[in-house]
Amino acid sequence: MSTAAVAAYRGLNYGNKQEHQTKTVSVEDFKRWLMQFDTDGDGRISRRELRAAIRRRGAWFAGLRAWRAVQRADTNRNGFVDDDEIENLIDVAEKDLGFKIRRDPPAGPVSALQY
Ligand SMILES: [Ca+2]
Repeated sequence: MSTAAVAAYRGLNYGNKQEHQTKTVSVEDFKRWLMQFDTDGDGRISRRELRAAIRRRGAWFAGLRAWRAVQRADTNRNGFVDDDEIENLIDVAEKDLGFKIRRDPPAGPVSALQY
């Protein structure tokens, strides 16, 4: 694991509840954290992998939240959150999982983002 990944991991897995609610992470940090749960290494996040991530985060009802998150993020309905669907997952993470994610100004054309 790279130093940056370790930092992202620590930033997203706090034991302290106050920090839990105020800490803001970048989109890159969020992706790095999420991809640690890509346990089969196929580059996308299955519902099972997402459930492990949510559970690690300490949220209740991990299975239900994972199911709902995949329902919302998986726009091509293949049952996985692919790389280009992570943006959707970020919205869900903020609304449903209590993440605070700082969106950096988009590097590319904004139209590349699909909603
Ligand atoms: Ca995977």
